[in-house]
Amino acid sequence: MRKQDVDYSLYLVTDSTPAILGDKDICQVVEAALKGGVTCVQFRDKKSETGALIETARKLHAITQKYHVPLLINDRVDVALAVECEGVHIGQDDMTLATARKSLGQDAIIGVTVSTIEELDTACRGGADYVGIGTVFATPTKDDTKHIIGIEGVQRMLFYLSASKFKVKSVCIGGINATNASEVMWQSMAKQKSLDGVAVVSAIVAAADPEAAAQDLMRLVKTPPAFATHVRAEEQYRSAEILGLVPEIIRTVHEKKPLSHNMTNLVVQNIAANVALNVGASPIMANYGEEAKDLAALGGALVVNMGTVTPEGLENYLKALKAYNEAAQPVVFDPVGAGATEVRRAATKRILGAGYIDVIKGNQSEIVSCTPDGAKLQQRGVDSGPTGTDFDVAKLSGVVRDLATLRKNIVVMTGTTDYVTNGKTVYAIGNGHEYLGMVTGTGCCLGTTISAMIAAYPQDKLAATIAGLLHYEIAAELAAERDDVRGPGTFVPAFLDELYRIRMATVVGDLAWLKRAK
Ligand code: 3NM
Ligand code: MG
Repeated sequence: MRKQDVDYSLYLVTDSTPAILGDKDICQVVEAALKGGVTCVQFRDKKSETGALIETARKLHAITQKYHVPLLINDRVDVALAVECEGVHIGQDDMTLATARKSLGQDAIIGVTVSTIEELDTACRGGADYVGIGTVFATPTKDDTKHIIGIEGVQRMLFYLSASKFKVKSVCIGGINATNASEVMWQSMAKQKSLDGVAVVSAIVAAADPEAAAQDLMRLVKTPPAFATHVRAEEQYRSAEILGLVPEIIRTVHEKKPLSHNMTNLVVQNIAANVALNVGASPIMANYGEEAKDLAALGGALVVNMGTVTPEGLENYLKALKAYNEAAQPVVFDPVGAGATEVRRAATKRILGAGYIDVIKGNQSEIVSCTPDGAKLQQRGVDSGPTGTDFDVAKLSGVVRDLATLRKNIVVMTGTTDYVTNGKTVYAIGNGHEYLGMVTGTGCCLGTTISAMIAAYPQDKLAATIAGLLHYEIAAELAAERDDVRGPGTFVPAFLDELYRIRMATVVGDLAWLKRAK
């Protein structure tokens, strides 16, 4: 096996401590893991005597050879030499790379653990074949780790590698398991250099069925998360890039405090204004169209929400839409209950015909009602619409994509899964909480949130819209999980708290909340 051809997709690091291995046999675990698809094995045993290490390593090498998978030894060049396996993995506290290379020669695989850019740079210059980037997440398997770097840390390392001349492979390690493997791979995608794989200990060694665990992890490593469904391969970079932009967009809202001009319905004025304040915007609830010209000059965004449409209201919307279009400031349209009555169908048509709308946001039936052939759809009330059983997923994402293509804008269709598209890629987002559906106005407030994001970050309205959705829906999740929240009533104030807290955390660089993006 040439070392350049080694596949690092699923890299197993062994552990012989009873807390992880249990009463299983290390050789049987490794063989099962190889059957499950592990592509590289590191024998890591910090306790055994040299004689025992060599004996086990020899047995393991016989097994890995059957599967044409390399065996590397943690720290111990002497053991690697004794069993003539493919190489070693060295940590920052072990012997130097130069010493290891001298002993093992050019054909050996030598990997190095790195947790800072300096260590990465040294490893690359020293001729490492791959780096183990860590520690990604805190893990009981290794409690003396120096740096928990998170996915952001991994991304920084990959950007460094992308910009460098080095062709060093990379895996990440620390707390990787079936709940995060797909996300970690996906979010660690840089344009030129992505992670080559993930390294795990306990997710396989401590599993009751190591073969099944390995098989599952391999599938996850190769499958994009729900966030990225419907994304074609050549557009995958864009998803990772958007996720990377989210903190910057939220910070920009905080710094610019953009005006969110709401022409919204009577039911939600108060909560929409509070939501705008807590995501960092400056709200004005102004339903009189004559005001729009002056307000548009202030550089914010307009939300037209036709939840309690009247003939006079409609004329006001149209005036405001014109004013914002003329000032080249963004507009969000929320066609509340668009399919419910003849009046609303007609109003939707007039608004859509009267100007350019940057973002249309609605539930399934509202969005369908905005399409040229969906106008006849009957809807019961503003909160209800065809359930998911009326449309299949492929059809729904086709509907939103066609509408966005037609209008050259962004369309957001909310539901258990939200779809966001610019007419090219449809992004599916799985965040949110059912309490949002039990409180009036929460759909409308999402429109307000998106207006704040696109007003602050007009250079990338797609990313801004997704940032708004993630900020809003993850705040709902965090609020619903709080101990003091006992139902939809107590949820409302907690939700405002969490909108605020996400913003302030993001401003100081704490992005733990964003790990929930799915
Ligand atoms: N090295 P698990 S973390 C062996 O950060 C090792 O360098 C680490 O175990 C590093 O997959 C680690 O069970 C243990 O979390 C990873
Ligand atoms: Mg070590």
